[in-house]
Amino acid sequence: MTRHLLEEQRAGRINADLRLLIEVVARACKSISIAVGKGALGGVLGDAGSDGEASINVQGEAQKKLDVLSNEILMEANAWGGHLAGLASEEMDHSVPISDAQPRGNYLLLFDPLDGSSNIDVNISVGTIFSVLRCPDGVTTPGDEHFLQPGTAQVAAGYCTYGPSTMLVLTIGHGTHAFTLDREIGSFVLTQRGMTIPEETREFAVNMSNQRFWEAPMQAYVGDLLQGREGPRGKDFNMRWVASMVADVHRILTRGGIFSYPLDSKCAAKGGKLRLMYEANPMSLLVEQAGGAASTGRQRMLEVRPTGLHQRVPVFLGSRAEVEAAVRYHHEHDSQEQGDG
Ligand code: FBP
Repeated sequence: MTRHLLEEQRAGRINADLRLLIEVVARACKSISIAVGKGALGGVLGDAGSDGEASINVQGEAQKKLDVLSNEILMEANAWGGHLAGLASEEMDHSVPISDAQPRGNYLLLFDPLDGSSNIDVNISVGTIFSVLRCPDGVTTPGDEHFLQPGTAQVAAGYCTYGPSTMLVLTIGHGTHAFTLDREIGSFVLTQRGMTIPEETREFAVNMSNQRFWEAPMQAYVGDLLQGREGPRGKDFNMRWVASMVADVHRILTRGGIFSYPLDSKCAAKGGKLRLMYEANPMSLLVEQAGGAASTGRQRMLEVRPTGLHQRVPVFLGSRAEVEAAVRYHHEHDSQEQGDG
């Protein structure tokens, strides 16, 4: 990966500061991979908190020990590098400016330190997701408001998945590339240059147990998928759901598919389940750079104007033709509603 990024720099596609920032994040992911890999032997499984009191994060979720540890590893690794002006984490209420005791840089880093929390203790793939923005000119001590930039403003995005192998998937706006951690030499090695998502797919990923809570267009969309070749879609679809977004998206970047976490009556008040800044935006940039599409069901994800650091959104991403099909069901339903209105 070091050589790949250096070649990108020589080609003028990335500057030294952003290259070194990505190297720092990758190094932190190596440490997290070691901690996750130790599992029970490392005493890192189970809930954080003490005296039987769960530790609850800003999302209102009980934190896992590995959530807290991964967050600390990323905070510590990025505190002194000199590439950042501030950081924001899914696990922390507010963003944190780099202390003025440390050199500051021009970038803002956002991350979900450990995605797939429900799978941490059961040895299923989890991961770290990150997104990089520019710090607005003239701002030396950034606040939450300076992070509220649309996904199109990302200068880099990636995730590291901790599974059978540890892989870091990255884009700096020139394609999406995958690097596998060679544990013997301790380096990420380029193993897939220019990942490309097939236009069409027969594979969908959604938590079906939420079906009764879905909106009408989502009910219709999945209802037609499930009818297979006898139905209006004219082909059979298979389903996969790992419940770790990093693992589901990695499968889609590797062989296609559609991932969705739609709006449902359980999460409607929050605007959705998944977080725009830490999950939807970085994954959407990676998917678009691999030829796929990403939407809220009604709008291109990367054009959503953020209103809050922990904002949640409905998510549809993956094979372009299938995402467009899902969006069509929503648009047809909405225009009918307006027509009837
Ligand atoms: P966190 O684990 O970071 O909170 O992420 C949310 C997430 O676990 C996604 O990774 C995954 O796609 C989804 O929630 C699973 O949701 P559900 O538990 O409803 O299947």
